[in-house]
Amino acid sequence: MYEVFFVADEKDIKSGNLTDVYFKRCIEVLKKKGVKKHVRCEVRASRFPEAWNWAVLAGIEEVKELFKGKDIDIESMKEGTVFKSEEPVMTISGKYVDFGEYETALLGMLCQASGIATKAARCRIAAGERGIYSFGARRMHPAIAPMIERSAFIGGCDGVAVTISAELIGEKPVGTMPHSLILMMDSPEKAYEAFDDIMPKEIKRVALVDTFEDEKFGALTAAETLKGRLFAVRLDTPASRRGDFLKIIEEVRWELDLRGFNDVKIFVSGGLDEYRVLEYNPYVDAYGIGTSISSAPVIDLSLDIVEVEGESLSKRGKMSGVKKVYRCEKCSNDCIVPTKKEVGRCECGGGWKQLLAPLIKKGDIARKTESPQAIREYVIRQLMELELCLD
Ligand code: PCP
Repeated sequence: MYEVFFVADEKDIKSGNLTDVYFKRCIEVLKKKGVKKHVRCEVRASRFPEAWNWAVLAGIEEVKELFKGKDIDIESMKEGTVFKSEEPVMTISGKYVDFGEYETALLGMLCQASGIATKAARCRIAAGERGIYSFGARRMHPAIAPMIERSAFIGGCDGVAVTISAELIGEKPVGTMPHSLILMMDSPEKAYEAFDDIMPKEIKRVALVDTFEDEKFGALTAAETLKGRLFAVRLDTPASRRGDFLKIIEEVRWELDLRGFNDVKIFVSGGLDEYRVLEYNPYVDAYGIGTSISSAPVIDLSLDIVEVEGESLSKRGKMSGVKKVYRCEKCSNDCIVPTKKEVGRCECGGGWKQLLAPLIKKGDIARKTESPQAIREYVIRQLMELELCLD
């Protein structure tokens, strides 16, 4: 249990101690009544937040560690798989008393990570080839920053800001300069020169230009101070001063180009989401996106029993029986069928690919760990192949 910060540690989570008490009571009753029934359960979302009509599955690596060594079988979609509502993303088979208490931790790992990965993927679609960076760890509890930023990265962000998160995913942390540097160094010019003087060459010189003066004059000050060493200017204009922000960014672009600083890129941060990104794309080269990704709405995944002792059985509102989820390799249509039902070919003539595959067999890991980079590529490939859109 926690020492100083109100966070559960890995031992609590792994031991099933982090659970809603009614699961503990249920298991106690079943064990004392000798009920050791074999069940099959499925994890799926019946609807998505906002206007989302697809989501990205994340959190599978942690779930693998959670159930490693437990006498159960798990099948799941690969981490990073784009899925639709009603599609089972995971099935768990075993004696209910052996895993019932883990529902809280299991869903917590999948619901939040998948929400963050999906929001990042939506920003990825909106930004096209432009850079998007996860700058939102400061809006959430630091204990989960690595999970947040790993999910943002596999969802499609090009980089993350927090040192430990970058270490976890095997990337270099990304950042520019904070307003505090400008405030500490008496003037923007002195701050830019000090940054340029101290920072190793591989650190891109991105000058923050909205601390004291109008952005266009701030951008020119930065360009004239660092000349060819300036990679980009960052606009993090406070909301009270944003007005027609697209117009301000356009003006910065115009004034830089007019004076030959055509190579200086424009980086924007503060209050961004996929819709703001779409709006600012005409003049922006990269985005720092914080709150909207790190505090993304969760994907409301639930775990439901669909079979007891081999008999299809589920509560009202849930389709009983174990299912398979297929995706057509030609037209990317999906279909959900009862597990025993044979599927021919898709009406488009394409063959079907199964999306659920073994993850854990009798407690043994049945799937190799993929790098965050490989999962991210898999996500971006699907965003293109499935021609996913934002609404
Ligand atoms: C914040 C910081 C983050 C931005 C905003 C995330 O700027 O730079 O990148 O914003 P969001 O959560 O609204 O998306 P400040 O804290 O204003 O400034 P500084 O860069 O000086 O830390």
